[in-house]
Amino acid sequence: PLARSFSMTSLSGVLPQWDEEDLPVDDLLLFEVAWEVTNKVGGIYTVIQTKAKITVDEWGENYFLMGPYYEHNFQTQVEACEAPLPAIRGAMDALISNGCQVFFGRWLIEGSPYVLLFDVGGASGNLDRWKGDLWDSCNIGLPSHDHEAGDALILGSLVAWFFKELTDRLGDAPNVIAHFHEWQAGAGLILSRARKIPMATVFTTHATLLGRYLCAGNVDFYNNLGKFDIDREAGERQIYHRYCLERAAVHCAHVFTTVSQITAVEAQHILQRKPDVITPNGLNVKKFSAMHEFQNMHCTSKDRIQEFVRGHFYGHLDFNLEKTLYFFIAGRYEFSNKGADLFLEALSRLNYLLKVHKEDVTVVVFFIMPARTNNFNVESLKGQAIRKQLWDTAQGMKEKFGKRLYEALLKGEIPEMNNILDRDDFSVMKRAIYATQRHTLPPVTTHNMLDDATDPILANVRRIGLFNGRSDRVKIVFHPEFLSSTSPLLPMDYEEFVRGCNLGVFPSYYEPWGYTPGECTVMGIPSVTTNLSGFGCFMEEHVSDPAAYGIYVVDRRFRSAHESCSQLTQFMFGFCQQSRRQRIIQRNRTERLSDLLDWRFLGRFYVHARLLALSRAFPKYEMDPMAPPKAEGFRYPRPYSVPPSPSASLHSTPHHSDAEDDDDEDEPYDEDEEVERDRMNIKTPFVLGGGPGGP
Ligand code: G6P
Ligand code: 1S3
Repeated sequence: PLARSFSMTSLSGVLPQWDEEDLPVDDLLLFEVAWEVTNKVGGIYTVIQTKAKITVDEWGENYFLMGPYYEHNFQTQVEACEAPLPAIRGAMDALISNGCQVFFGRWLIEGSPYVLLFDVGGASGNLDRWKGDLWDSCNIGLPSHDHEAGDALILGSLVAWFFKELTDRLGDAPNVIAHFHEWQAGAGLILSRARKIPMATVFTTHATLLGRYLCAGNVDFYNNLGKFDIDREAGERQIYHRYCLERAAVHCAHVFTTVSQITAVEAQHILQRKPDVITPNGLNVKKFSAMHEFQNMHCTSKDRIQEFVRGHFYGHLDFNLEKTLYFFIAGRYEFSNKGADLFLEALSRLNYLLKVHKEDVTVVVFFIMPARTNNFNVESLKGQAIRKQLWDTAQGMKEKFGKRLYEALLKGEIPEMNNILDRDDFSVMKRAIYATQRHTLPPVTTHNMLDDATDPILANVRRIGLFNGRSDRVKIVFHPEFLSSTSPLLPMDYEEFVRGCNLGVFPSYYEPWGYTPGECTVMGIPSVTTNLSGFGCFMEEHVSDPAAYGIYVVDRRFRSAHESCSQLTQFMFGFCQQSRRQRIIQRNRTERLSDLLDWRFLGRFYVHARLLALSRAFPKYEMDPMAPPKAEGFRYPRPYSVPPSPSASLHSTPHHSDAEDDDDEDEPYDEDEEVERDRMNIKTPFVLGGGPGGP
């Protein structure tokens, strides 16, 4: 029987220990197959890439990732090397001698896992034959126009072929576990099972195809989950063949997992199988040796955002930057699935509230969602150029002033301050100031949009009239391109940008997990999520008062759109009313949750899924009936300094006396003491990741 005791106390001392099943990894090989291995498309890349370190720690040289080969990705991310095992080399050679290209190396990310990459384009001559094989094995036909599905089949055929060659060479040992992610990798699983290749298989879905389509199409999805005629819906959306691939993979796997409880329920209806295990997404959390280092980083990054704002809003800087907060939404541009619609509506209401309450706070809101553009627009570039010119002018004057002062002091004189700069200097300064005059409002978007008239964000900005007017307390900056540290406009990478913001807002409608708020959390930045996102549900389940910890969960499940919008508005308005000190304390709390999102904690569910698959595929790996098919989780208690009434901590989350204000940062606040009190307060251990078929 497989069981051992494994201590998690090294993480924080707060999270519980658990008994982890012990896999005999020396006698096994683990393969993980995904379209996004070394190939960044979306969230699955983050899963694979961040999880690599703990998987390599556990599996060492017996862990391999598999995906598609792209020359550029290989050259920039992979160090080629020879496969360590003769059986792997032999299996690769079998494919190569039949005209297929397979590449092996170490992926240059933390953990340096081995990768096996298959040249899909180079093998495309086999597509028709492999379509025939797929049809013969499971009666799924792929239409010729769907190139993405065709590529998925080529990858799957190559992977299944490789596994056949490999297991033929390995014989009885070591046994193989193959873990497939998402429908694009599913064909490999279907074909492997159809060919009765002896290995344990796991399939993880990160969303359902039909769920995503239905949600994007304005359907009341969650209230009608059981009522959809799924075959018909898939057919009408012309994704029937993809949906068949997805559903077949789900049913072929020894173990089926998904990333959250909410997607488990969806999968049960849409894919007709209850997931065996929930495998929540983690992150590779880095801890700083100095506890407050992340606060300093917030400050430094915020300064850089402020520099951008100085340029973008030149001529309109009549708002106090010290009292300006930075909110943002970021991600794939799925307007309603990612909740940009709700966000814009709530921003319009927030603008109104800040105006009528005569708040001196200004909120600058960034939308970082890639759309089709024709590069930066002139007005945005000009703003940064003007800011730079003012900076240079100020530096020049400083030099002159300093030099003249120095000369005077050398002569033993205190110069007449009014005369220290001459008439020309004043002309230069006046010219620089005149250059900041503008007759237009600061632009809403930083780029020339190709679909300006029909773009949903711009269309809604026009509807609600948030045009960055002087009286608006909410200003909008739509940056329709992912951030880059080499940008001439906002030269920051995404992580640095997030650190500098005050609040991430992700009011998603369709979000199986949602990495964006998790990324905020581990950087100590509060965020808004919803109870329709895997992350939001996970936090509600494991944190007693999420809002106190800077995780605001909008109820989009049991409330109307109008009510959800009001709740989001109240969250944001409450956030705006916090003092700086309250925000600092809240950030400390937010950061404290990062252990909960660490793969060192969440990786246990992957361990469990593998063990379950192994015991189902090879009866010799019988599971210890006493070993935990469940893992003991726990619940973060309400922070010690927050009063018991939820309403008191809902809006302006950290509770303080009235005496506190922005400037009382010296008032004693002992974070260690609060952490210690919270730790003593933990009393509700319960099952983490339970639910339909959960551990
Ligand atoms: C960090 C820094 C403080 C700074 C604060 C700004 O906590 O350590 O020095 O004042 O950030 O916080 P705010 O919420 O106003 O961006
Ligand atoms: C999916 O990517 P998405 O943004 O299309 O997978 C991600 C990783 O599991 C998940 O975080 C996200 O919610 C899903 O939607």
